[in-house]
Amino acid sequence: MKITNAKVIVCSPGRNFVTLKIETDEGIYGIGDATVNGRELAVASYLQDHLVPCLIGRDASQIEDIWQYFYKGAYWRRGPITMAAIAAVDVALWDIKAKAANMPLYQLLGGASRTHMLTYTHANGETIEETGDKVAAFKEQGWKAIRVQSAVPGLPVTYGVEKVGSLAQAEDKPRETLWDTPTYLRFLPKLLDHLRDRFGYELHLLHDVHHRLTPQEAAGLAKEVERHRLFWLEDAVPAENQESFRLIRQHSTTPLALGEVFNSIHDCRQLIQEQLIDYIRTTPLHAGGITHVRRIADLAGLYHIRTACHGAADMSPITMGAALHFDRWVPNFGIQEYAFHPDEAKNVFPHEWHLRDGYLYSGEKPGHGVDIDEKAAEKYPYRQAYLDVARLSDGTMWSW
Ligand code: KDG
Ligand code: MG
Repeated sequence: MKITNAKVIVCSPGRNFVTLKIETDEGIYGIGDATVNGRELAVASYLQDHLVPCLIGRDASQIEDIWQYFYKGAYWRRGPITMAAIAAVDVALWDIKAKAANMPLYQLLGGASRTHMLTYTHANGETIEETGDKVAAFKEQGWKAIRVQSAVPGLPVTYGVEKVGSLAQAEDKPRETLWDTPTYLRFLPKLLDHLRDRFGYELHLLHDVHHRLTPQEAAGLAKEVERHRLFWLEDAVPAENQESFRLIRQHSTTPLALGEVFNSIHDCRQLIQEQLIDYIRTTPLHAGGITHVRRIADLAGLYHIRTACHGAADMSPITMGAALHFDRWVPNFGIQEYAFHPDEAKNVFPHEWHLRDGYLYSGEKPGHGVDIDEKAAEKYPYRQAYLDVARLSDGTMWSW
């Protein structure tokens, strides 16, 4: 089956998405997501200018060889742009292979290890009470696991608390926000005290630190919140230096998750082999597609580390479809994140996956079960948008 055409579609149905559609001489096509939030056009160009010309004429069934060709053949390996572009090709080719086999994608990976996926969503409140009310509403809807973020009094903007699932910051420059670690560290245990008092311990609670702490601060926090028995504490420290996690581990038994920004197995190899984390958050988008995420998961499985695919709304419904087929198969599955796409995105990307009672279901259609309505996509042209940046009160740049 020959690849006859590949096109890059950039659209903004509520937020920006980059999609690759690969067509074949047998009339079967597949789609993959290449979105890198805040850097969309870089990955669109990487695909359009560099990968698409090399794809035409190749055998669409050679997924592994095409992956290796683009990875090893780039010479400058890895990095978020390269790996997201390779991921889009990879996921589109898995979609094609599964459609050609007339099977849902998870069957090609080895079949289902489970019927449905434990999923968490986000309760974000302006106050502790409001966060609690949102948790109560999700619990009522059947959710079993909820990430909790609350505005930190004294900080004008707090990560995670603004409008979820939308292009919140459509601007020509990143918005600058203020960060203060001591204020946050004093506040977080109060939020968790409130939630455990109100909901008890059966509900899974998660929290995302979003890379703001030093290893020493993170170790102290992880130790202090042991009493709240979190499902996990996420991205406690920026993990360019994987050894940072040794310090946290030495002081606490709070489960740790990270990896949404990782793009290769080498970013997490030490964390996995030293058992410094409990959940690995790499997705079939930013970490090189199903072909590469599968390798990470297999390595993680050897060390009792479970998967937890990143599922923020800044990845298109295609990535959610691919992740759910991967989750359906992966033996060491932990949990899946889901942050609700805007309605416009659901119309542009019709999909078979669905949510029920706090669990996601992959669906059984051949392929990954997600399509793109190109006519609908045309109605939503790209809009320049950035993620925030953070500074301390003296102006020092901080991790966002
Ligand atoms: O683009 C950045 C988001 O994907 C990220 O802020 C979301 O941390 C996130 C999460 O855990 O979903
Ligand atoms: Mg996160």
